[in-house]
Amino acid sequence: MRHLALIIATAALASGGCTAADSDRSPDVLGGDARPDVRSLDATPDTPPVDARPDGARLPDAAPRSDAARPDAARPDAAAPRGPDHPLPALAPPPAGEPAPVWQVSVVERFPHDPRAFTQGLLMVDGTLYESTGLNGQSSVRIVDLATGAVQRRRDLADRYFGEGLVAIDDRLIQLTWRSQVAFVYDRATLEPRGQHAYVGEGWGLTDDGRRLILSDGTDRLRFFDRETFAELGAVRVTDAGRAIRQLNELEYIDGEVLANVWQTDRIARIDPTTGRVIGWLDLAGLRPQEANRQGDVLNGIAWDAPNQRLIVTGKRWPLMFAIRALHAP
Ligand SMILES: [Ca+2]
Repeated sequence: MRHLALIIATAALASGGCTAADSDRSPDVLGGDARPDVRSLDATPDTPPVDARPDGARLPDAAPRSDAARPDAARPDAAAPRGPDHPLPALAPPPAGEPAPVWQVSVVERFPHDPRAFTQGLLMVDGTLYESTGLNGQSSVRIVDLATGAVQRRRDLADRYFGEGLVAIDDRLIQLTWRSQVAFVYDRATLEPRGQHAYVGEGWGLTDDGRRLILSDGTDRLRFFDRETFAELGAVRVTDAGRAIRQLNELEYIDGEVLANVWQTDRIARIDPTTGRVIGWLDLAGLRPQEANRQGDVLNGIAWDAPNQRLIVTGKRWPLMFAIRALHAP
């Protein structure tokens, strides 16, 4: 097992969560409404949502939906204590008005990752890795073997859709689309379509706190949705020392906090979803593989492997995934 300590400055975040590396990545090209490789975008989800994969053999149906079928324990009251040995030790909010501290991280383990996967959603349930990929014509939902990176099952979206955040609710997966304002529902075991939901606005990241879905849309908001109906329940604005943290991207709920990639940065925000305050940052600037040098190949994708207490991260078209841990309090 390789253990690579990343020496990262612990200075408090001063502006935007950006690093020197980001200044080289032409944010004017990627920013605002111009994500790369965007072709047709359509806000009327009136065509079949997905193209069936012809070689997709059907697996037995998943267990009926119930709390007992969710041993991933995403429920807040199921959280185990998080001591210093936890990959993400518990962290108190910083004093009022003070910016959240930046934590160093270390790499615990490396795993292969499909370098063609433009990762937009990542999560683990019961040891199985699920991934959503983006770009029009390349979007998919996948079941992936973490150890080998092999794509075990895959369903492609129609070219008009740009896949985004992904979450598991019992025996279903829900996948956002960037601007089509439709979320697709799949059988978690077979990836067979199980319906869809409409929502307003853009879809970026998606996670679940055991009671509600939590959605990011590229702004500084985390929006809350009903898990069954997709009705919008409210929102909270994310700030650090009063400064709005925008372009919140892929999300992961872990024991009472929300981890969020911040698009085009090498940082993950640890957010208290009840207040919107950033309580800490993880700086992953040292993780970007040399191969991930194309425009848009940014850090994105956070999964919590609850049974094994592993925090898995990757990036868009990165050849590697990493299990990481926060090293220590600054
Ligand atoms: Ca995630």
